[in-house]
Amino acid sequence: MSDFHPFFHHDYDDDLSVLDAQPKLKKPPLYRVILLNDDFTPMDFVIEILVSFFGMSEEQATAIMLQVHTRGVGICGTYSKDVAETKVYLVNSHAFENNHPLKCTMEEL
Ligand code: TYC
Repeated sequence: MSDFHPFFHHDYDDDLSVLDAQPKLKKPPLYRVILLNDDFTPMDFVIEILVSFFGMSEEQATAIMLQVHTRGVGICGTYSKDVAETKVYLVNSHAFENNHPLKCTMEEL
């Protein structure tokens, strides 16, 4: 069925002609997962989150934590929508369960 073509229309002369199919696949959007600063969450707790949920080394995690601390926000990583949503949910749940106000969010690239 290699030359099967799904889109047809009738010409006024009642011939059958073939329309080119439009490409219909788009690349799925990507999302940045963002960590927000606050005045209360301990620095070590933030570093542990970056290591355990985002696979960073201690050095990477410390650099990102300090960036969030000094600039207010920092990027944890870029993911598909469902992976980003899951990371945001896991980080916010973990912070809440440990009574820290740390917040994580996401934004489309
Ligand atoms: N500002 C916090 C403190 O001084 C540290 C911190 C860093 C909190 C990053 C949240 O996302 C954050 N203990």
